[in-house]
Amino acid sequence: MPLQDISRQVKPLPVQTFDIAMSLPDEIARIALNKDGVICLKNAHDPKWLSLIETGINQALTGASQNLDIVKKAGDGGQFSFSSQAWRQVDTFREAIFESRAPDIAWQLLDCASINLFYDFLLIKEAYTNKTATPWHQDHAYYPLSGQGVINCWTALDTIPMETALRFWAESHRSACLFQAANFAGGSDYEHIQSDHPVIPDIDNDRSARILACELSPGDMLVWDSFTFHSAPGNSLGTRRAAFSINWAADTIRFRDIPSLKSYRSKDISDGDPMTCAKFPQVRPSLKTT
Ligand SMILES: O=C(O)CCC(=O)C(=O)O
Repeated sequence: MPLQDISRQVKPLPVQTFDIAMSLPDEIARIALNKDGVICLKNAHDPKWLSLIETGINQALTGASQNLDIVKKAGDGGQFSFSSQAWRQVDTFREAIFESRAPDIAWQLLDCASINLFYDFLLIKEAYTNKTATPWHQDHAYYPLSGQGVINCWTALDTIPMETALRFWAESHRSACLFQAANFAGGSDYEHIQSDHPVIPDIDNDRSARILACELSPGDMLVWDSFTFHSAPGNSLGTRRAAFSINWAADTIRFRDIPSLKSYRSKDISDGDPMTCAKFPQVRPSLKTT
C-alpha cells in the first residue's frame, strides 16, 4: 500500500494534556482518554528512565527484537527502524518496563482488575528520513486480540515538534470498528491484511474529522486506545525522532487466533484465552512468585 499523503492543510487541535511529574494520572485524564481516544502525559518518565532505553537500543536493533524492520528509502538521509518484543532479551528495557511507574500509569488509565504487558515497541526515524511517513492506521488492526482495553503508552525519547508530531483522529475509537491494517514500511500490502475489513477512509480529506496533535519533550508520553486512528509525517528535520512505547492489555482482552506477527502471539495461549503467559505477563496486581 503506498504511503498516504498526510499534508493536511487544517491545523491540528491540541491533545488534552496532563502533567504527571508529581502524581499518577487521575480520573479526569482517564475520562479524557475515553472520550478522545488519546491524551498526553507530560513528564511521565525522568532522565534515568530515558537512559535505560538509550542503553538498550543497540541491542534491540542488532538481534534482540522478535520483530525488526530497518528501512532505508532511496533519497533519505538515514534509516527508519522499528522493533518489538525486545524486553525479554534487553535487561534495561525490562527494567524500564517493570521497575518503573510505567505499569501503574497504565493500570490507572485502564481502570480494571488486572493488566498484562502486551509488547514493547521502539521506533527511530533518523535525521532527514523524509519518506518515512506513517500512514493512518489503528494499532488493533494488527492484533490477534478481541475486546477493547488495549492502550499504547508512547514516550518521546527526543524533542518532537509539530513538524514531526503524531496526528490522531479524535473519537475514532468509539465506533469499535476495525479497518484494514496499513503497511508501516510502505511499498506493498500488509502481510496479514484482513481483506474483509473496510478500507481505511480518506481521513486527510474528511473535514469533519477532528485531528489532534501536540509537541513532546523527552519523557512526555502519548497514550491512545488501540482503536484510535493515528498517523505521522516523515522526519524532515536534522535530528533523530525516536520513541519507546509499551502496550498494555486490560483483563477483558482475549487472544483471537487469526494470522498476525509472531510478536503478538504466544504458543502458550489459544483462541479465547485470557492473555496471561510468560510472554504477556500480568503486571498489576503483581503476581507473587514462590
Ligand atoms: O511515530 C510514528 O511514525 C508512528 C508511531 C505509531 O503509529 C505507533 O507506534 O503505533
